[in-house]
Amino acid sequence: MRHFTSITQLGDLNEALAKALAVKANPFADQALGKNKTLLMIFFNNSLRTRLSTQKAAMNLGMNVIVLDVNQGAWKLETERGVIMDGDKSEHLLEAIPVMGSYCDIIGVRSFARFESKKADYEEEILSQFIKYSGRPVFSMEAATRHPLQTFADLITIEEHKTKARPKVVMTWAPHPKALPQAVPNSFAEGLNMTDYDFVITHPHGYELDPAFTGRAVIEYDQDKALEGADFVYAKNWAAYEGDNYGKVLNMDRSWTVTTEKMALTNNAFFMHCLPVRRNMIVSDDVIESPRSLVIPEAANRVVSAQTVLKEILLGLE
Ligand code: AN0
Ligand code: CP
Repeated sequence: MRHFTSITQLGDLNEALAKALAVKANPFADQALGKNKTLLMIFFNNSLRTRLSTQKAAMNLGMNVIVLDVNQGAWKLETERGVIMDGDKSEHLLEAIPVMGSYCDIIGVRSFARFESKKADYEEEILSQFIKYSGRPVFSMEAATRHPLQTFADLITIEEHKTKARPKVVMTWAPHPKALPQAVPNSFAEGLNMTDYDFVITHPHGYELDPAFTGRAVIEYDQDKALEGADFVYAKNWAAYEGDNYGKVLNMDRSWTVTTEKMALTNNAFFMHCLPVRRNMIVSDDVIESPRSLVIPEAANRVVSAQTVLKEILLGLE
């Protein structure tokens, strides 16, 4: 594997899950693989899990790691070609990217949807320039449309906790005060479409996702109905995708918050969320603290997910 920007690039999912569980069982088996190889992690947006887990994954593989928060201490970057740079931006991405590439062997990039242009976001304007101009394998640490390292960790977590071959997995929209990207739900849907699990997405009218990601998922507008018999409840907020509402918060309807009453409709489901989560907006204290909450093991599996992907990229370098 050279670049990793979508969960679909893992190839056969069962094989990828088996590789991940092997990495988890023996995390230091490949210490020699990353020797004298440098990972550069570039953050255009905040992070706790992705930053720490990917760094830990690289260290487990014996790599050196450099981290740059573009918005803290680096030159302000222009991203549009052809702009007369007489404003506050001192450097262009078109120089910065190959320079960054010259200092490393692999680049991870976090660059969220900016909600200024749906076209620019869905064309992955920033990530695709890293792929084009860095000369290095590039992986997404959440880009505008997908968060594949998160999805892989989610699928590993489901694999570890499912008690039937085809569990019912329900991804539910939940309220949030700020506009959040569709990357996590898009990517989760893309990943679930690689399985034969029973997959339902529930959200209020107006929050329809791009059908290219939702695929075979059943869309159910009645959250209570969707939750019936669920084995896994995957909560996430996202801003509207369709038409002129792109990037907008249409409502903050707290009747969609995942509470104990909502979980009572399920088949004693596990609760999942990628974190960070706003308590009592997305999920009640009781649910996230319950023994059925998988948020901590899910986050812990981000190391396994990143290490499995980095290992594949390192193997591709040789
Ligand atoms: C981001 C999002 O919803 O895409 C990152 C999640 C991993 N969340 C926030 O910005 C709160
Ligand atoms: N889930 C996740 O990617 O978290 P961070 O934004 O903290 O990296």
